[in-house]
Amino acid sequence: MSQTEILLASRVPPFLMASLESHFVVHQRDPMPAPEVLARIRAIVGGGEAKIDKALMDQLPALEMISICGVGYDGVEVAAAIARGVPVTHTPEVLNDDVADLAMALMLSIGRQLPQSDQFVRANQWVNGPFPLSRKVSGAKLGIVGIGRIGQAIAKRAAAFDMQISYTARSAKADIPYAYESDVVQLAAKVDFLIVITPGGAGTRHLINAQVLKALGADGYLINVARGSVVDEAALIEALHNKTIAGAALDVYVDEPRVPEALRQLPNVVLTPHMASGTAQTRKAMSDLALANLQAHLAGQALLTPVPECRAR
Ligand code: 8YV
Repeated sequence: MSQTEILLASRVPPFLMASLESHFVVHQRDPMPAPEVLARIRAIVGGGEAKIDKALMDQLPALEMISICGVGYDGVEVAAAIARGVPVTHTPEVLNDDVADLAMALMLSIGRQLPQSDQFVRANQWVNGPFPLSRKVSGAKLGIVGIGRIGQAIAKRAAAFDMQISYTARSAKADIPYAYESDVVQLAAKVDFLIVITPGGAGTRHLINAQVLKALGADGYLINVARGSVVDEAALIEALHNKTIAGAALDVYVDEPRVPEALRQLPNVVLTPHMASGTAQTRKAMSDLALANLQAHLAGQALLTPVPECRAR
């Protein structure tokens, strides 16, 4: 058994935890190990939400690589890793279907009021009269914020629902058959459902702000399967409270796992606990890929899925 020592920066799926423990000496981050232990750490492993900054890397003189079990890596200070010659890997592609499935499920849930109607039956309110009418999803106008791999998987599913699809991204994509809007406010103004699936980080912080929500309007719904940071959560709570948007379905939040009470109390939301990639099948595939990246590095082989910034130019 290898005595390679690694640091776990956040919770990872049980599949990955089991493999790591059978191959390596795994150190938890909380509490932080003693400096002599930190001096032997060769790799950091963490989930998509792990915060891995320069200050942490600076405590690890023997650090060689960072393997993220997640497609998003906005918590990693990639520039600091690159400056140290430390490559960062992530797990793209294998979760596209699950995240797109959950985006559709959330859109259908808030549009058709699934949790609310389930609650209605459970509370035996049906005997007093029918459930209020909900919002048709098939054929409605959908705006997708971010048309990367997952955004395209969402569009493919939405197309089967005969939705009229538009998107925004940094630039129009030549091979995408949907209408491009350069401005997210314009996109919000013309759609019924707005799905957010853009990377997190400083570049997209509060991209969905009060102005975008105003443009989405009293009949519009927001779905976020990206990162909590992309949406101005206070502005969203205000819009939902004042019914200046119709509803929101969220899988991600600013301060997970803490979800503001003001949000949890609202009737016009559907809230899931950052579970878009959370099926046994996909978390296993993500775990396998995160481990394979780590093992490739330790064997001196090419990394399978380095983050774009770390790919050979
Ligand atoms: C999970 C994610 O949070 O892939 C991502 O970016 O947000 C998720 O899949 C996590 O990384 C699972 O470990």
